[in-house]
Amino acid sequence: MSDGKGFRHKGEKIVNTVCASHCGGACLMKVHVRDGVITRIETDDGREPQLRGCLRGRAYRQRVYAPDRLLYPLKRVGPRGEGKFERISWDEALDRTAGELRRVRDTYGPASIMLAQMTGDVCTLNNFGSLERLLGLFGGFTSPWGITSFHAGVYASLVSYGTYFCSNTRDDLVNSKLIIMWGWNPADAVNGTNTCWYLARAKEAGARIVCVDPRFTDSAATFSNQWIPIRPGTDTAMLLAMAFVMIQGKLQNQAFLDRYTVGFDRFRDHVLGHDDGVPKTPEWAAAITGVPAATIVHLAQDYAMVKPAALMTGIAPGRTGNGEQYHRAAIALAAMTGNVGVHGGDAGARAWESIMGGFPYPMNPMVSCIERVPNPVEKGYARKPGPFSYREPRVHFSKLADAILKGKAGGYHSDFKAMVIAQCNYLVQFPNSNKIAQALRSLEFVVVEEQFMTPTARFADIILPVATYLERNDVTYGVGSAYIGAVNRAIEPRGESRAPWRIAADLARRMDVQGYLTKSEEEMLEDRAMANGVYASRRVRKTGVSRLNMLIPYVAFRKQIEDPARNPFPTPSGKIEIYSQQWADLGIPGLTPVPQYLEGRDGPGDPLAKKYPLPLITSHLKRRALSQFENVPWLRELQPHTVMISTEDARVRGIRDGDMVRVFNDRGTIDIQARVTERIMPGVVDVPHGAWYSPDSRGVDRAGCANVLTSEEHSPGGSFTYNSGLVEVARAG
Ligand SMILES: Nc1nc2c(c(=O)[nH]1)N[C@H]1C(S)=C(S)[C@@H](COP(=O)(O)OP(=O)(O)OC[C@H]3O[C@@H](n4cnc5c(=O)[nH]c(N)nc54)[C@H](O)[C@@H]3O)O[C@H]1N2
Ligand SMILES: Nc1nc2c(c(=O)[nH]1)N[C@H]1C(S)=C(S)[C@@H](COP(=O)(O)OP(=O)(O)OC[C@H]3O[C@@H](n4cnc5c(=O)[nH]c(N)nc54)[C@H](O)[C@@H]3O)O[C@H]1N2
Ligand SMILES: [Mo]
Repeated sequence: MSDGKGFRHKGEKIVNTVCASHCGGACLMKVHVRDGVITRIETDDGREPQLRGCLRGRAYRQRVYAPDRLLYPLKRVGPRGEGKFERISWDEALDRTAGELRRVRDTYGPASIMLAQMTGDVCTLNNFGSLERLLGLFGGFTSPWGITSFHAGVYASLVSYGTYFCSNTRDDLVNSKLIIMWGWNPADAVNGTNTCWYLARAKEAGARIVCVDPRFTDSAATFSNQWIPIRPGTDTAMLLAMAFVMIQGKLQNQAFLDRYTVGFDRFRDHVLGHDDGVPKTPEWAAAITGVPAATIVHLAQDYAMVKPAALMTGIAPGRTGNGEQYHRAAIALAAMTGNVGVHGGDAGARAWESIMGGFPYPMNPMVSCIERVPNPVEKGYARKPGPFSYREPRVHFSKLADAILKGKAGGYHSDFKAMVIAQCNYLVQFPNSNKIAQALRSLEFVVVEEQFMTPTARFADIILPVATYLERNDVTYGVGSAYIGAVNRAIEPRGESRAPWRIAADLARRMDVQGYLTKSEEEMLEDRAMANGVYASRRVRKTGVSRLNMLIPYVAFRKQIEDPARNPFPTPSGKIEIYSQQWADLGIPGLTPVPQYLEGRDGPGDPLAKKYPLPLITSHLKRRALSQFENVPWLRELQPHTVMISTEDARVRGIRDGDMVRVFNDRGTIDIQARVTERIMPGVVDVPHGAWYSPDSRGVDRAGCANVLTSEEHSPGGSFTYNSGLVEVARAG
């Protein structure tokens, strides 16, 4: 029941809260508490659609009470990275941190302090805002740029649509007659609490569902009528060939294109090969993608003729060498088929998207409660031109290690001496883990805010222990859903752990930072959330959830389509830009003004493929959220961590199901168990990322951390290339 009156043992209270884990869901949790201890966690069993928690939320008790939970501040006693620590007081930890940051700032300048901060939980108070403000007021820091998850999708939709809010709410899926799950696996990689529920409803209502993915995923198995395996990183070629089929058959919605888009002619010229002499035929694409030409033709015809149709553009194919081209091509197809701004359609921009910005909230819940200040290090620098604009000097997040190791001598704007790491398992989640370890060893000072002794925390000089979201108050939200969740404290913070916003406030006092915070936790949350009716309402705090009352599903760009005269698209031309003058003006190689298929480094066309013939993808695992939950025994029992390899590739290498194998390339080697299966296409392997890096004395990672193998190269627009890898696999031993 969602009213908090579930079955309870004597002496137990039930706290309703919303899971803030970083998976894209936001599910109701009914936390049973006795004598200040969580005894069990239930979830929504009220009216449909319920906000039902998943395996991870239901097991969260084991995360809160994990034996390796960090409960006290620690200082390093052995060599950095060895993992030997001693308990210290908060006073000592804060003084040491403040003192070292002050020393580094005064000796080398503020740019020598790097902030490596990620999301941790999806929260508006305990998020990136606090340390950015703190270090900004302290004199500045070097900030990374690049969005790990969907940089390519954001970059593409900003140029094509002029905004990155391009999604419908998930309940609109039931209006679709055809759903194309393109590199999209919401049954594993959660994309909103009820996405699968609505996919099931759509299927029951007779929608045809097609999955384009190198793997036969749980989403494909559960929902799809057809699985189309495709070589990773080649999606743009298939999308262009689909455009070719539509143009040849005059199947495109020309009236829509004429009215709402610019540049289709230029795109058509490229697709037909008028500009480069290469018609992008299904046969041309078949050779690149591994998808038979006839399959491409059929999907193109279906997508053009079955209305309405939702091209659910997953973000994983965007995490490749030219990922922004894939998103731009998908958007072009959504426009060619007239599926933008209509019920049951989709703008084709990016399936993993919080649509909050598209809603009429008085205050955007995605913006941090803690006010930003300009970063003095960036003062006087120009903004980088282009759609994803920030002020230099910044370093791409995938290149921080390179910057630390090379500094000014390598062309970076500074030498780097200290790193503040918060809500981030930097060593495990970012490309080239071995290089990151080397970089962390070379720094003068590393402070890590953590909940567990992660591989990254082991490299800290000082560890500051963080409370979980069951031990603090906040506001959260999910992907593709029209509600806000109240995160309500269920128990007091364990040990001496503290909420991230409070750690920053404590540091501010030691760092002599004036004016860091003037408000209490309650006031900050109220400022942001009360306006949205979440926190102020006692009812919402009790039930946990504040829903936007919408009679019909939200559809992005409906206004632009229904009344274009009064609602231009927020692009320079006021239309959907299939040809992008912005990209043409930028002149960055790889950012072609109409979508094109280009081969990326570490992709199929790379000469390195001779040595390392297997493209590597690194998917998100059902039982983890990123690298989190890796240490939860209930979850580890459910799903082994394995490399997925096809029956064919395993046979030629003499590998049997369950064998220990070695996956390697020039960046490193991991040991991992093989899962020999027909659920991945031949010629591709998948190592789900998030295993906790644990190299042995020879440097072989025994945990199977995918990022030992991934590349630091980013796409021309700045996308991480986690799914453009090349490896070889051999039996271990
Ligand atoms: N359980 C769980 N849920 C999560 C997360 C988690 O770690 N665990 N992480 C959350 C976060 S932060 C994010 S950003 C999202 C990520 O969500 P996604 O990026 O959608 O998740 P992935 O598993 O990386 O990829 C989805 C599918 O794309 C396929 N794929 C990979 N490369 C390609 C390609 O080049 N072409 C095609 N066509 N398909 C490809 C994979 O086989 C996979 O089935 O998930 C969120 N939800
Ligand atoms: N190879 C490969 N690598 C990837 C990806 C991929 O597809 N392939 N996906 C990328 C994506 S999409 C993302 S979003 C990044 C994520 O990268 P990260 O955000 O670095 O990944 P997490 O595992 O979530 O690490 C967060 C860490 O912060 C700690 N922590 C500290 N304070 C808090 C807190 O207040 N709350 C919580 N919950 N944790 C806290 C957690 O214990 C955890 O160790 O990884 C990226 N890495
Ligand atoms: Mo992500």
